[in-house]
Amino acid sequence: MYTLYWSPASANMTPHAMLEDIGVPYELVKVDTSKREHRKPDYLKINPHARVPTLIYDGGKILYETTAIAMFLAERHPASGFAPNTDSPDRPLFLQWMAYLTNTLQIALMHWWHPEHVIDGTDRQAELKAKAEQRAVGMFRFLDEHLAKSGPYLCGQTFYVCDYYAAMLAQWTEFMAKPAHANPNVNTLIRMIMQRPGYARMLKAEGIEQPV
Ligand SMILES: N[C@@H](CCC(=O)N[C@@H](CS)C(=O)NCC(=O)O)C(=O)O
Repeated sequence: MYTLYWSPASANMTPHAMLEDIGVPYELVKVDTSKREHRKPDYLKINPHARVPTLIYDGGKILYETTAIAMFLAERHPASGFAPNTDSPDRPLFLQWMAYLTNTLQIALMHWWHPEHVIDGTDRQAELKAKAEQRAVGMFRFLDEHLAKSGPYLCGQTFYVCDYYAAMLAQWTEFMAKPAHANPNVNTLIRMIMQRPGYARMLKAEGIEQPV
């Protein structure tokens, strides 16, 4: 039994979709970040960084950080095919994309959504937001070129959870002047991901009525 602490359309989208696909019993506990519920003392006890998602497993053990949760679930449920085996030729590229998406692209997107976490002052926050958007747009263009050459999935012919991660981050660009889906190959990837049962059920459960 797993418990996933989540907030609508947040980084939990990836582990939430995975749990749906895996088909194990799990419960969702909503921690609405827009209402600052992630800063309440009870939640800080399980995630002192005041972030979602957090996964509870094995009767009370705690795991946070989306990539760690995704890799953990992938390794615990190998039949779901979320990650290549350690001896697969896809493994190095899979690790690269998981790290790139969380460490590089996600950071640019967080700067866009929350410039106030990084810098004070309305003008400077607007500058940071503009720069973050420029960087995120460039990164999605780069992913698009990669997919054109080596797609349709990030690691080539086979779907892995890095593709869920990319689709999740693409969703976060919906209010940008050039959203991720404006890139044709990224758009194809997103459409394929949205056809997957777990991802589709996650979108509905999280109330994402207009996916990108
Ligand atoms: N590196 C963390 C980042 C998680 C994160 O920033 N989550 C956002 C929602 S997408 C959050 O909890 N924001 C609350 C805040 O920053 O106050 C992860 O990938 O799990």
